Amino acid sequence: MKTGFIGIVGRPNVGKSTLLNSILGEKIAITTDKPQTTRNTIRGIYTRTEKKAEDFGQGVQMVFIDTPGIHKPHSKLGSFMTDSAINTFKEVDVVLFLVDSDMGKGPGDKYILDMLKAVRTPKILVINKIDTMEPEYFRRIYDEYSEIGVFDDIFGTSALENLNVDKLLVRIEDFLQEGPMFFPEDMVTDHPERFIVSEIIREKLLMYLNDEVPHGVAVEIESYKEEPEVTRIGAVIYCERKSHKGIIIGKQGKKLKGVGKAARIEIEALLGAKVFLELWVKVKENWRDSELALSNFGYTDE
Ligand SMILES: Nc1nc2c(ncn2[C@@H]2O[C@H](COP(=O)(O)OP(=O)(O)OP(=O)(O)O)[C@@H](O)[C@H]2O)c(=O)[nH]1
Ligand SMILES: [Mg+2]
Repeated sequence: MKTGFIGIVGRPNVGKSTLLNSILGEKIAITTDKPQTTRNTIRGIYTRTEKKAEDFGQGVQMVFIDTPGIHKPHSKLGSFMTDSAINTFKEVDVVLFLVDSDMGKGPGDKYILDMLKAVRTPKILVINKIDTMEPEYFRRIYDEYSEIGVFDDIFGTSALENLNVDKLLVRIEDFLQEGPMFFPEDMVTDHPERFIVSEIIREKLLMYLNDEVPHGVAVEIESYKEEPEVTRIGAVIYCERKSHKGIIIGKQGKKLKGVGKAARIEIEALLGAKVFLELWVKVKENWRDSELALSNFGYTDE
């Protein structure tokens, strides 16, 4: 069996988490139209056993690492996010570098590219969101990156519409070695359910909130009780200012209710159980620059 680790890296909002979910056929990473959605590296495991592989040849286990978008950090949280993405470059067997525009429109791409040039890990450029691109524009991006000669291959995909993702998987196999499986064959992620639950709540907050509030939000699961009839979950939403607390709660608590309902529906589908979800909002000023708070929220190296 061929096995290996694959890093998914790129600027914020290019579709890294969407690609991970598309590969797995299951949602384990949250995705929104806001940049800097992903804050931790998220591992997703794609396994095709020898038996299932009858039609494909040999079995394969690919451990994908979705990373936070690399950006110029303005807080300790931002530094943690960017560092954890850059650190994967050397730890994986293959790097997928995602872009969704030419370098003129995505200046941050040049910065990441320069770092990638310095590592010897095999690299595949993935031009994502081809569903939104005119063929000439795709060609322009393709040519721009071909000329640099850094990439072992270049693919165009639509993570959202699952276009060309299967071909990308087949190509990745070429760079993997024979080896034992790292995880059991039915495991899709090694993150605990509690983590995914907190992420689902954060996703709904990001969707419901505008402007600067979302980036200052963190979610902590305070209680998690599985009873025969219902799973009871209590979570605290931390924000950075009192005024933000008001915005999150909304008029007569409407916004928070909306967030809670949307999150509960998705958590119920994830757990396959009825869920009772209680949310509280607390203020923790400037937590994004507090080492202690970051570590409490799980934004630290393991
Ligand atoms: N049209 C189109 N939209 C896409 C595609 N892939 C992702 N998106 C959208 O792009 C936005 C960002 O997607 P994410 O997967 O959250 O992006 P990300 O790279 O993980 O972003 P960060 O976690 O912030 O770094 C979302 O609104 C997605 O629905 C695609 O192939 N086509
Ligand atoms: Mg993401």
